[in-house]
Amino acid sequence: MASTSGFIPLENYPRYSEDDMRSRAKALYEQLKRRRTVRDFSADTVPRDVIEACIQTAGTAPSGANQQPWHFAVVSDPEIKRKIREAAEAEEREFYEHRASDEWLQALSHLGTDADKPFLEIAPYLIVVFALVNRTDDSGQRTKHYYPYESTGLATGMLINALHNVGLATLTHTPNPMKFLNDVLGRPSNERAFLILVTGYPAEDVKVPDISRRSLEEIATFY
Ligand code: IYR
Repeated sequence: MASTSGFIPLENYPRYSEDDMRSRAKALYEQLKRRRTVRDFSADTVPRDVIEACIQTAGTAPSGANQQPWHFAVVSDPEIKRKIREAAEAEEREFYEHRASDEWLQALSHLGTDADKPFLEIAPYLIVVFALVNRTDDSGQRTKHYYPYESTGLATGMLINALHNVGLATLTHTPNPMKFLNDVLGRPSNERAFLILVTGYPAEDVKVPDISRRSLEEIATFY
């Protein structure tokens, strides 16, 4: 290691017995495998401090050069949600009617999606995740960010799991293109919309696609 100045001891990093490792690994798998993306949300409100804590969890994600190149724009205001729905549906109509290839529409068909996005107004929170490609500090000095999209993807995955952990459902929604989100939310151009995480309780009568997950053998190779 080149230098140890600026380093501190790693503390509170538990080492479990191998049996505890097995049961903890299994317990988290059992919990996270119940996560499902939903497209029908309850309008019930969710305490803001719960959302805040989940975003703090997301903010612990590893990032390129520890630049933490993400911003979470949390929308509960009905008027802003309405604007986002309007703009997203306009893009989606273009997508479904013109832009998407037949191959793409075929790949999506089992999800039952279309250009109507009522959940953008019904769900209590839209967490709009932005990736920051650079950052300008108070003195006007601009710093380029490394791996902003990979880093933001990692943080978003942690956010999805944090929300699932408190019983909230999410929908990773990617209207295409997403530039309108900068305009609606007044975000600067160094922030690139990454996705909208629609967040709330699932609707009581919600149905989800009958799909399964690939097996361990299919997704992993041990050398
Ligand atoms: N953005 C569109 C289409 C869409 C694309 C993918 I890839 C999906 O997994 C689901 C939907 C929409 O939200 O309808």
